[in-house]
Amino acid sequence: MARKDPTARLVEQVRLLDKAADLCKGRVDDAVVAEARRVIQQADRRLAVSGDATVVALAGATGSGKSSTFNAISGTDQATVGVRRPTTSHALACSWGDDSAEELLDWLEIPRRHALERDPSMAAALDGLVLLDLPDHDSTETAHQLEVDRLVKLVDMLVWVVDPQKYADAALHNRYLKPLAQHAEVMMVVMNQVDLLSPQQRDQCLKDLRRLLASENLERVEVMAVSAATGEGVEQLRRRLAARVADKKLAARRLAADVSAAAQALAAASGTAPAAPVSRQSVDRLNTALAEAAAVPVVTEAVGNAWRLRGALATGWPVLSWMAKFKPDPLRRLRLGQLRAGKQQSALDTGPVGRTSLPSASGVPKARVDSALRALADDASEGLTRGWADTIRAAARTNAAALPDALDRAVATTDLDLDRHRRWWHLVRVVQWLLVAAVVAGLVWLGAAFVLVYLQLPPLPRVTWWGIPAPTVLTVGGVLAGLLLAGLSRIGVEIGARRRSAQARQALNSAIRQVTREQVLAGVEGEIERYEAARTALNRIT
Ligand SMILES: Nc1nc2c(ncn2[C@@H]2O[C@H](COP(=O)(O)OP(=O)(O)OP(=O)(O)O)[C@@H](O)[C@H]2O)c(=O)[nH]1
Ligand SMILES: [Mg+2]
Repeated sequence: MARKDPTARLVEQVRLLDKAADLCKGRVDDAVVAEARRVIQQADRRLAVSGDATVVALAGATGSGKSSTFNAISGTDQATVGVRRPTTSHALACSWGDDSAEELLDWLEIPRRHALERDPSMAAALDGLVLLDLPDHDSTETAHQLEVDRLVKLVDMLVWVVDPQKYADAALHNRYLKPLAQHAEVMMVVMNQVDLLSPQQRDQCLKDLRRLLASENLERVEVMAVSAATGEGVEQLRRRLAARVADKKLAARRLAADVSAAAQALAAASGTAPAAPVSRQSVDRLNTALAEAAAVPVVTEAVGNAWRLRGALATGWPVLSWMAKFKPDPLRRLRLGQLRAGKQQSALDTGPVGRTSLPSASGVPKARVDSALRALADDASEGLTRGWADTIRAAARTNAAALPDALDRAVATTDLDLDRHRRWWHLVRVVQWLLVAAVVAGLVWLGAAFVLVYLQLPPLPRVTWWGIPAPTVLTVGGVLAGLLLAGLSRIGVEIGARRRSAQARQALNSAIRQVTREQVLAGVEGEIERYEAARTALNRIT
């Protein structure tokens, strides 16, 4: 991939880090998020203040020769060089070029500043350089350390001035160089006071310094040898600085290194493992627990029984079936009886829905829902860091208190489909009543014949069907046919009851699944998506 313009790339990286910091807020250690925010703010400010000037700081231990090197580079004696240690207490700035570095130095809070007139004897290439002489980082004065730490974070490039005695100093390496491994591109190490060494010693020293830097992942850092006292190597150092400054991209490169370090810290704290989607298995387990808590088995059984009862009333032998009227309707008892056909609603419709009289979930079903919720959250947060796992667990439980109502509503608004496919019941009922009428006609006929015989009046004409007297056929046949029809209808009603019950279970389970999706999964998946968005953004930065 072609290397993008560092500034354009930086702007994109800052945007991504900003997004990631927002997403990680409350899920990742606050200090890490705050550091990311600080870096974002610094990048914004630095780019706003001055895009062209480049701030290079000379940093190092006391007496290494920072002030002497500052004077040698600038060809001035503005910096105080002393025998008393430490000498420099406040940062001093010197700027080259026509562009005023005032705003930049205001932002850096460096009051001691000096602008150099263009010196024709010196290469104009240092235009745009703002050179800083810092106090010593290993100072006995706490204020010096604080000032160094503050500016080390802000400047565009760091030139570490070391001397042959203390170049391996642990304070320098552990506190500054190692943590700045990502900033190799914007650092330089200058071995000063080489006039004190023999050529062999100098080679040995530089070799050792390079080896040390390489062991700290800083092999890309440029190393130079100078003597501020004799001027040896100073011109070369100036040329190297000029080349870096001319690039005008040092600020962006430094900030990019900051951004990627902050992104790495954020990624380490937030987690780099991809999040797995919530497993089918734990969703199924929750659905089952919720169905039980919502009394789905009770309702489906009631649906079957209600169908049986209503079917028996409609299709039974009228002489006997009226007794069924005294049995309570199982669905009405649950206050589900009025449920209409074809009125499927969302489980979350806010319209008034009377509460059912279903038993409210408590005890075992409630405990099962709790443990299914916990298992689902554990499953969803597996492999994630503590902060994310906590918010996923919280997301799974946010609506836990509202679940019973949502379930009740889901059950109450589910179309149990009890009013369809019953046309044959009416037909059977009509036939049953016709049969009852036949029986009554037969009885009347027999009664009339009996009365005529009793009164010794001439008998009615004898009518026979299939060799049997017609009134007997009507009476006995009517009763038998009625009972037979009732028996056959009962089989039909039973088949219908089972089908109705199975359909009701399906409809209720789908309503429960919707409750799971809306009340539990939406929150959990939202949190997982958030984690993934943060992870992707951070991945794209580094
Ligand atoms: N021989 C030799 N002496 C040097 C060289 N550079 C600096 N010195 C001496 O080292 C001592 C310290 O120099 P400074 O430039 O004040 O050192 P500094 O790093 O600014 O020290 P602080 O301000 O205290 O942090 C002075 O006595 C300088 O004269 C050099 O290249 N060769
Ligand atoms: Mg000094």
